[in-house]
Amino acid sequence: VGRYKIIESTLREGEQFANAFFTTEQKIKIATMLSDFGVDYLELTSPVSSPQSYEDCKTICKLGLKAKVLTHVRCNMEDAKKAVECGVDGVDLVIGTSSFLRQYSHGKSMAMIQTTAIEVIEYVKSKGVEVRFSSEDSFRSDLVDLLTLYKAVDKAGVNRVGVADTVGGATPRMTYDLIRTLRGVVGCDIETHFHDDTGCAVGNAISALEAGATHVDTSVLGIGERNGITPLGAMMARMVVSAPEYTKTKYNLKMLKDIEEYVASCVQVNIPFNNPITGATAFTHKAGIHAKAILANPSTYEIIDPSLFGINRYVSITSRLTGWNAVKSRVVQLGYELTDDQIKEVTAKIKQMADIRPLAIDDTDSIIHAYNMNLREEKG
Ligand code: HCA
Ligand code: CU
Repeated sequence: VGRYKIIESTLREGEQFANAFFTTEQKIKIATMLSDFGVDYLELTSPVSSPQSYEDCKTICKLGLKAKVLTHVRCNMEDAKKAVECGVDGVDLVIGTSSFLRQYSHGKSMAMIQTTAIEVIEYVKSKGVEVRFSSEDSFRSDLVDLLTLYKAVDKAGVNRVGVADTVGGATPRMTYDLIRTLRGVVGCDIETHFHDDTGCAVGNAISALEAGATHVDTSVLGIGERNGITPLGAMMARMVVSAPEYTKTKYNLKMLKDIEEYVASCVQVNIPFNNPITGATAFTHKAGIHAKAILANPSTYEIIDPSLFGINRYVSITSRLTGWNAVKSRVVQLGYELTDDQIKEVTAKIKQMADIRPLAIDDTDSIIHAYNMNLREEKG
């Protein structure tokens, strides 16, 4: 799990998101931000897709980013040549291997796939460019077919093989088993790609790393075909817990929020309220019991320290579930000097009001303010 690498595919898989249309300027900004964030690789849309995609791929290659630039093409010679022409650091080759895709998509036998794959891999390597070979729909492919093919491309000197859960049907356990088996068959790196149709994309990614995978594909906010793939932010949340030292030193975690906000604005979506780390409520504590403990020691109810990502926690005092310790912290913030008994009294007032209607922070602040005024008047 330790030294995992991220292949950031916002500019490839992410471009397959229903709402995505990136201008050249937006692509440059996204690529630059992600490279500064510290991802190892950026994966770009195939230059064969359209003339502008070809131009944009060349443009991004010339930016001289820290991250290596990959493009993603079908496993055939014409596509591979176009990819190399753009000046990429690496080419990601892909072909469907499940019987569904072989029957309904390209119509090739496993033997044909293998022969072409080896030819293309040898060509890309001869140009001094890194090369990855991946099957599409790996989990619904025949296991023996798949392992035979990967063994052959490993022998041909591929840098990485890729496993893709194209339809998002895999579980963490299926993932662990497949990657573990593959780890025993190939010597090269193993990249993994998980769609989120059944909500397992992050779980599968960590399972893959535990089983010996080396690379994980992500996109910002998880954007991609249908409901997308492993989100970069959720993966960072997972890894800052699973591999804290490496993750904290390798990635510029404080940039995450800006990157997500930028991509969200490009594709006109909002960051979900429950998004790991950057969601509006990701570090909001509500119940009195939680609030008291959080104020005493944040680790009690937080697995991640929000300040690592430049984010503040928020202790809510606006609900009937609140407690006097939480109210006390707000009283102190507002600069009032009340005794604990007085704070308990004002907490009771907040709860009374919160039983009637939902409150905003302004409402509770006014209750505290009014209570304080009253006290002072009584004192004369
Ligand atoms: C797709 C292809 C892919 C490829 C994954 C990869 C998938 O269907 O658009 O090359 O690693 O999910 O299979 O995104
Ligand atoms: Cu995909």
